[in-house]
Amino acid sequence: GKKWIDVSDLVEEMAESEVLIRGRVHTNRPVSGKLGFVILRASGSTVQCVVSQSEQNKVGANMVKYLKQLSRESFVDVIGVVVLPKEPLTGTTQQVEIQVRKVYCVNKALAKLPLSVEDAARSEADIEKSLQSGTPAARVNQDTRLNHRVLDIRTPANQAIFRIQCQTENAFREKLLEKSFVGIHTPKLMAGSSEGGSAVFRLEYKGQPACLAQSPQLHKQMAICGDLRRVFEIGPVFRAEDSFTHRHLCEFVGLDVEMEIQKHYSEIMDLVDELFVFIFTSLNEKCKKELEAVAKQYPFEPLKFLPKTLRLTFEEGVQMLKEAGVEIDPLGDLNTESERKLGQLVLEKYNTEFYILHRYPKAVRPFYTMTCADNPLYSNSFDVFIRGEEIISGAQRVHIPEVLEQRAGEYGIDVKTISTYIDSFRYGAPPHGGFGVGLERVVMLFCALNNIRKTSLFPRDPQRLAP
Ligand code: ATP
Ligand code: AMO
Repeated sequence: GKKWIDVSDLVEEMAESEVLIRGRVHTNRPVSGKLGFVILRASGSTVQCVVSQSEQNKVGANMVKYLKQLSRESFVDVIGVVVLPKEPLTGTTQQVEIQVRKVYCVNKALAKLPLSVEDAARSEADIEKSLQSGTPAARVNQDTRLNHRVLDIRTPANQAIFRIQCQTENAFREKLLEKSFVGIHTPKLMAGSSEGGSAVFRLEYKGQPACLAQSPQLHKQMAICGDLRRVFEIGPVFRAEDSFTHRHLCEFVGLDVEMEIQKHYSEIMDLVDELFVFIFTSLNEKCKKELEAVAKQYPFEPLKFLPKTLRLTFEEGVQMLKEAGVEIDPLGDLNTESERKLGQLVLEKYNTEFYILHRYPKAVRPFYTMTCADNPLYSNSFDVFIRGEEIISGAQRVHIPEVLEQRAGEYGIDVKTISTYIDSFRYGAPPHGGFGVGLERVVMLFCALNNIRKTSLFPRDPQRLAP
């Protein structure tokens, strides 16, 4: 009849009461034959359990011995009394201790684990400190973490990252539903590529050549042709990236939007502005604890963003780079380095790390992108950046079928494979546009993490198909 208490709910007001808690053996330190300490962990929360042999405790020598042989990461149930520590605790999240009465092992973990969660949770600063102290702590490299991701996910920072990811997705959906968007699901098996380029996974579909969707692009536009008017999708996106970078995955979660527009592609950027200010604000408000847990292992400064998102044209960006001594092709794309540099310049000049760059040169955008009415060298398109890295691409689309067909041909796309897409526009299509966001990139850059694999639960990259 005892009540289960979650480790994260153990508070000073519970002093003197007996509780029943379940968690994993995080660390396990016998001090003597009569005294031992076990730190119990549940999700990101930890509490110190003290086992001391005494008559009054009804704890015998056997129990201390039993505790000594419990392997780390085993699941245990502990019955004990909540006590207030003599001094503030630094090694645990909870500020109370548990004076142990009984321990039951629910399920044992292997005695020798491929990585220690305690090691995996250390910050660089802690490792540096340990080097000076003479008892160097182990550094767990990324491949080891990813090979044994189930253990790695147990660190407080990772526990937090996936809750932040969930809230990002949730806020995205919440805001769009509020604005009368309809959530849709488009097919991931396709007859041909949708973005052009070679980065598609090819497969056989009942004897017919096919590929995995590189984006919901074609079908989200077809949903607009089908009068759904404003749609969004949260779903997997497949890219057969052949190079290995800190920000590309072969499978990622795409947050896509497509909408009718009245007059101008700025209506799409207005939505980006409202949506992302909402997402960032909701993360700061609803994920305070999680953001702190991430920062504890990977220190970062909160994202600087403006209440009204800054918009610069591509030409203005090129000009800023030019003035800073960076020469780039005014009708080419920005490379990773110039994107970073521009991010720095924007931060210095406008005090924001989140901004929109629009009116890209037409030549560097996909075939379905609308050309600017006043200058055919530019397009009604934009990218959005966090801390100098791209998180969004978007644009107004071509809605005239003849133009679309011609453009696809110019881009080397086999028009036959997208004939149903092009036909959709023959039945009358409204002016429209939208954008695509990479969920893992948003979380990575919001928390200033250095690698997209940190924000993908089981990442897929050119060298990794497991776990
Ligand atoms: P997306 O591919 O979805 O547009 P992205 O961030 O890769 O997102 P791109 O426009 O493809 O944006 O690329 C921007 C710049 O990033 C390129 O000019 C190139 O310098 C660099 N880049 C893109 N892909 C890779 C890659 N696979 N490896 C290294 N650098 C890349
Ligand atoms: P784009 O190809 O720029 O645009 O992709 C949109 C966003 O998806 C993310 N992204 C990636 N994330 C992780 N790994 C990758 N390999 C990867 N590639 C892209 C980025 C990027 O900004 N159909 C258009 C969108 C549109 O116009 O609506 C598209 O796919 O955050």
